[in-house]
Amino acid sequence: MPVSLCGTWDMVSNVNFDGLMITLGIGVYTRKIALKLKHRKVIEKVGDVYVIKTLSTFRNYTVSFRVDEEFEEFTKGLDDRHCKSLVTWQGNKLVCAQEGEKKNRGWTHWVEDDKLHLEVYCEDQVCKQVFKRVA
Ligand code: VL7
Repeated sequence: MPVSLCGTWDMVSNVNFDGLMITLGIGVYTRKIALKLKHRKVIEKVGDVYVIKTLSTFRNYTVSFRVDEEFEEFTKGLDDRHCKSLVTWQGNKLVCAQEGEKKNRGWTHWVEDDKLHLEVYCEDQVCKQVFKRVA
């Protein structure tokens, strides 16, 4: 039985977030602000619906979905694009494929050594984030 992703998690590292933002077409001023942020992930499961909130002092983003069920996603306040998204379990990893204007876009979450790991990818860029559980 895999470790649950649910809970509140605070960012401890964020590698190549700028590369990801550049690929997504985010302007230089927004990137400068965004690079300084420590994200908080709040992951909840309500029935069979996952809710993932990414919180920061600058912007917040919430997505909710059922695993194995395609949904329309609008990345409001991020790059403001529409995607057809699908989240599946691949072993212990929760994997989201975001089909749309940007190729090879998505993210992968897993728990390892009591940390929440996240890879966010788009085109040839991968951003790697690690979070620790909030006590
Ligand atoms: C979301 C990636 C960056 C624009 C503002 C930065 C505000 C705080 O994909 C993500 O989360 C998934 C998996 O947990 C669930 O949605 C990561 C981080 C933003 C795109 C674009 C920067 C502008 C960051 C919301």
